[in-house]
Amino acid sequence: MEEFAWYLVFVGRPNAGKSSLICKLTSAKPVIGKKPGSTRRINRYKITKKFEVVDVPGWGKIHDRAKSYEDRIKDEIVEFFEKYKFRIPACILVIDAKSIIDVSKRLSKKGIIPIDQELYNFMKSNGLIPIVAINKIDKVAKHEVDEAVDYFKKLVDFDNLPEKYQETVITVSAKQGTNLGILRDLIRKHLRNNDVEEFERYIKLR
Ligand SMILES: Nc1nc2c(ncn2[C@@H]2O[C@H](COP(=O)(O)OP(=O)(O)O)[C@@H](O)[C@H]2O)c(=O)[nH]1
Ligand SMILES: [Mg+2]
Repeated sequence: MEEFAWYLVFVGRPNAGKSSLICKLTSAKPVIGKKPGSTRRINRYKITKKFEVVDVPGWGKIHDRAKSYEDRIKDEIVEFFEKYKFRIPACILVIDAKSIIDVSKRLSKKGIIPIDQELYNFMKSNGLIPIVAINKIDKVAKHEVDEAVDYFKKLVDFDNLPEKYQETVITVSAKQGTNLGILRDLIRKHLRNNDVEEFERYIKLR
């Protein structure tokens, strides 16, 4: 029988920096910087008997694969959240700041539903309050960091969300360590809010 464990979930499109953040904030040792999209399966890392880090690749366009493969990944992810949503005290949506800036420029074309927006709303629909880590801010100009935040907030109608969702969007650089202390504290707060504060000590900077 499957042992009961709590899941700290990192979700986001391939190459957003999930593995990098997991390495900086937990004792898990995922592979960093493989080719975008090469880690498409859900990966679990045991931290303690009762606490695991889960790396969820998100869904998105997979150029070198047939559409059916893409769909299967999406099904697997949807199934994971539906099955385990009550075991997820904190969920971090990792987004590449550069990709938001790019999408924001393309969005004049109607009909594009950005995947990160879809992921956010999907997690919300499962009763989770996603912590949004807009990563790689070292790669964009200062004014673009604010633009990325504003743009994302507009996409998910953030300002009209209930109070419990506020304070959950932060900008970070896994590479340079920027704001990782804030992200750590936010994750710890979510663990506390879900009465699993015994795992707080496993979330630290390294
Ligand atoms: N410049 C920059 N590169 C980053 C940052 N975080 C991750 N990367 C790089 O982005 C690539 C993908 O990172 P990874 O953590 O493997 O992303 P994942 O696919 O979401 O797990 C790697 O080459 C990382 O070194 C960051 O904050 N700034
Ligand atoms: Mg990865």
